[in-house]
Amino acid sequence: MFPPNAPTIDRTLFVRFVLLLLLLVPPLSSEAASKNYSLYIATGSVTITASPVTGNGAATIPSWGYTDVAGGPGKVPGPILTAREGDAVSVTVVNNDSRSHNFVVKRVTTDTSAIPAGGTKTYTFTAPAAGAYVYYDSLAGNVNREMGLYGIFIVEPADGSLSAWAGGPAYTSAVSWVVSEMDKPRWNDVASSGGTVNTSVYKPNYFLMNGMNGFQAMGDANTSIMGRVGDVALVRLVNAGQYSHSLHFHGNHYRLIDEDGVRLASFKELDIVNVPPLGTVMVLFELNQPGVYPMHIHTAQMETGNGVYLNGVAAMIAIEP
Ligand SMILES: [Cu+2]
Repeated sequence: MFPPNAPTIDRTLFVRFVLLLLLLVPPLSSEAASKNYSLYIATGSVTITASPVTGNGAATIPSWGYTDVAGGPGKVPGPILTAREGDAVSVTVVNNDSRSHNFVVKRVTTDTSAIPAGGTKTYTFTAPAAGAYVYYDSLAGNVNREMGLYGIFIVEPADGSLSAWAGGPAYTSAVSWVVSEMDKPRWNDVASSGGTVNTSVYKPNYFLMNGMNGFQAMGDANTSIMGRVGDVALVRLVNAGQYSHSLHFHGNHYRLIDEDGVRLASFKELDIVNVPPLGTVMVLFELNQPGVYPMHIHTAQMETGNGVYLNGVAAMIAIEP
């Protein structure tokens, strides 16, 4: 702290000066801020693209979703919400649909009451521990969620560091994955046309990665894990579906570091992770071997879009030397 040979400096004055500086300069990035979001609930659709090999499998699935565009169609999944730990978060939800809806952040908010058609409600809460959270519409016995009303809420450490949590494992890049499924004939087609879904029968025929079919997701830069050997990717993953999703990585093992907000004391090294419905995980993927690899779901049926292969839950991993 002291200049080693500075006899001309009055040491007491020097200490006072340093203390004054410390008082005047607050820590740069750990101040709690406020994050304000507006979400609009509206009808929309999910576009499934055809297989580039056979040209088969294109479809349009009627959906409902949250969007940050006033007057726009609902998005599946809804916008990525982010905050830093301790931030004051405010989410104003405007229901532009003709049915009742709500907005619940699992493990964070408790108000499950309905926002009537045309209604607006503001939810305020403090951003919880750094991690991945799922938000969704909990009404109508899973129908509203199945139709596409869900998204991911990401909480970063208060200090703004590129780490899963303050003092936790560091990363060089991060991706978020929202996985889900849709039963188009029995749920989406019925609910969107005003019918009553028989919720005792759920046989999804589309399986989505960030709202996309596999051919789309594998070409999506925001969904792909990309980097160089030595990089570490953090994947924040939420399962908004009603099936468990078992995700299998090629090329490198990864470490499971957090399950449903429980930080693991010793990280598990795996090549497959099973995420139950409304479950969340964080995994660290170390980029060790150059090449291009798939991440795909380990259940054969869920690798398809209405029977077309590799049009289900998938992502691309591209590692440069
Ligand atoms: Cu495989």
